[in-house]
Amino acid sequence: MCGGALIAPEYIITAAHWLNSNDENDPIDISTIEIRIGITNLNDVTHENLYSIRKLSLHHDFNPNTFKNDIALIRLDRTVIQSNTIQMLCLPRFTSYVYPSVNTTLIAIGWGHTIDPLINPNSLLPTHLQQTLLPVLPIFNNLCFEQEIDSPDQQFCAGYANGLSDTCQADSGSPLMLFTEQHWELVGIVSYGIGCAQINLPGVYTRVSAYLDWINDRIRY
Ligand code: 4AZ
Repeated sequence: MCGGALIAPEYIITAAHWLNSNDENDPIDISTIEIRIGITNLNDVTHENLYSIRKLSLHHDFNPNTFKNDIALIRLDRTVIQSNTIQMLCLPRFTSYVYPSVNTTLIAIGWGHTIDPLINPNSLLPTHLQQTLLPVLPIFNNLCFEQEIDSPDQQFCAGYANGLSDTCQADSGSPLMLFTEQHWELVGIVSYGIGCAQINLPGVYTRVSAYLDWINDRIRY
């Protein structure tokens, strides 16, 4: 299970890694993927909130070793009608490798584990959509504390040195959001990490501001 964010009436942004087959002779079957839009409780699944993939665009330079370019665009089978419970996220205002700024607090949401499943193998996935606050961390010499990142211009870290909170398995693809100037922006995409909420090992996120051209070139209105 993974997350994503609606950025246009027919398009979802998510991570590439969970949709990427490492065997080019055996690509993933997109018809097997179910997309749910507009629910915060997994017991509320209906025909109406079920969508499927019309077209999948994985970033052509996604690197399965470093997770560089961990971004994908999904075109849905039909237009999503916006409502009180379904709204789009805006793309970042800036095309910049220093956006979001260090120390900005972002909101992460997702359906991933609330306890690291490697530490507690009985950890269940939550039934309700979860949220947490994660500050953007500084990067020195490709490190966020002890978490290495390959490409600081395209990736950033968010979280806490003491492991106060984090994203976790099954949060992949979910948005890190910033509320600014009366709108919500999609500034990060959950990409990877070593475990969850471990000391000095914050999560790593795709820096959406580095992909505005890539995204805009692929959306048809
Ligand atoms: C995952 O496997 C995953 N702690 C996502 C985020 C993090 C770790 C793992 C960050 O989807």
